[in-house]
Amino acid sequence: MVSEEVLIMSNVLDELWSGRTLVLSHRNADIDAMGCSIALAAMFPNVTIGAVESVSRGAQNLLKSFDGHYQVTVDPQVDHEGSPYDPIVFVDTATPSQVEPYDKYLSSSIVVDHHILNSALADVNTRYHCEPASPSCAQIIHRLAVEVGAEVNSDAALAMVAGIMADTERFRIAPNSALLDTLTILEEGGLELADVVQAIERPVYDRSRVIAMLKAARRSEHFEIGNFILARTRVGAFEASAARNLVNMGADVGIVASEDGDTTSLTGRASRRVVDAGLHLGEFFQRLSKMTGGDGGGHAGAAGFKATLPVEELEQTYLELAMEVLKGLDPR
Ligand SMILES: [Mn+2]
Repeated sequence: MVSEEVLIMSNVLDELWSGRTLVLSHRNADIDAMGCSIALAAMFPNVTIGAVESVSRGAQNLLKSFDGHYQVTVDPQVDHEGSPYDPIVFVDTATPSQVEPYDKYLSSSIVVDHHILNSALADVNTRYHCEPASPSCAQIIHRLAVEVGAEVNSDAALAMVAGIMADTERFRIAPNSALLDTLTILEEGGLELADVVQAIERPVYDRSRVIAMLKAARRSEHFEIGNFILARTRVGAFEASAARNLVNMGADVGIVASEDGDTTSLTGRASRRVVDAGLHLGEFFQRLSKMTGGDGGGHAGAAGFKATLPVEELEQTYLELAMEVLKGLDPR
């Protein structure tokens, strides 16, 4: 009998071949987060897709493309030792507050991410795999899964390419490596790019979203800081879209505050112009965390923050920090 020997590198996803896996990702899972989760469920046995609090609109659209084949368990029941799951995998997760109350499992679970390295987590968790240079988490999941012998079927391919497209703004900011990975995944899954585009571009009219955007616009104010303009507003829903809209209108930095009880959250987006000048919004929110005791992080152009502070106080503090940071930057 001849057995076929395949060289398989071992990595954090190796554990997914056995046991009962729960995949979790950041609150209000976006397309990259949900794409990674669906892909793991499509490529490995016995995977439960979990979500913390909610699933974003874009990710819900993506889920619909699979005709109900992938169900999401929102806020899954897990006991203090992680049962009934082993292992738990966190994908696309940058900070503990994004996965509360599941953050207590972060140090003892598999974590695959592409945001800024969380050095505290890296110190205690040997199954923490973070590649800040990767344009999407989906590309990391793809590579690790293939390394441990997973087969990329069409569902997994659709989910992962959707993740890459979402995190590269539909390839507008994609490095060649992301395009190459995309082509590889499409070929492996037997898909055309158009199949993925169709799956994630389903325009839905949502009256509550329109109203939230108009409220955000009406409540907005802006500050000219050196060569840049920071615009901000407050709105209780669709914060990311509201922040993106501020940048689409021409602001270099758009920050949206929302209050939930005594917690204030900030959602930030930055223009290409200010990011090229050197602003890193994720680092900006990390600095704000150190100043206020909150919790923040993310990408250069898209990041978030959360603290138990009144909104007025937080807005004053981050504005002062923005003045300090932006005044030192020059547009290229
Ligand atoms: Mn991501």
